[in-house]
Amino acid sequence: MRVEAVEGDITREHVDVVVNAANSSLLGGGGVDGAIHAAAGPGLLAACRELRRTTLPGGLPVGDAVATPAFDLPARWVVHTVGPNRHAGETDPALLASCFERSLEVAAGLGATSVAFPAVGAGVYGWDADEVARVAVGAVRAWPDATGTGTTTGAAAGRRRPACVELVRFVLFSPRVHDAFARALGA
Ligand code: AR6
Repeated sequence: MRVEAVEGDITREHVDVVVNAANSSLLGGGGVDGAIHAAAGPGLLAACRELRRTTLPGGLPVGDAVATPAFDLPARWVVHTVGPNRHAGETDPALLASCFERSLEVAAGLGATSVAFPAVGAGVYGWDADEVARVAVGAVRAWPDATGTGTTTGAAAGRRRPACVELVRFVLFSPRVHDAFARALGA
């Protein structure tokens, strides 16, 4: 699996999956969530409302992920994840790591080969960009599929298809956050 960091706007990425840094309501917000909904068009909000009505009446838990189509984005799917909100006392890095792991699991389940991530948690939710970068790069590199074997053990076994994610691209909105990810990738 190739893992890289670029500076840019994630809504312009031609990848299979664009990951959204959403909130538990899945009904939109500011930051990258607002940008993704604006670029995807009203179909995305309708799909999120349908998820809430059917499978997620209580909302999406912190650290979990769920997919919708990408509508007017150049991607095929949006995988929505919810980072821990430091301002609400959610300071466990394992929850942040879970966002990246679960998003990859959902992407792999869709058969996606390329996934673009924003710096989940590094905006409204108050995480330091260096810590997000360290956690994100660690989670992606440790993710079972990253070895290309597609093997896994424990509770996740059987939920995943054989290895298929070939590219993970972190798409960062500012030079400062991009530099944090570049450092983490070089470490
Ligand atoms: N492309 C890539 N990255 C972006 C873009 C973009 N178009 N726009 C912003 N970012 P945030 P969070 C960066 O606040 O911290 C929302 O209201 C941004 O500069 O979007 O997980 C949700 O609804 C920052 O580095 O996500 C939630 O309520 C990174 O994306 C809450 O914010 C993440 O910042 C989630 O907060």
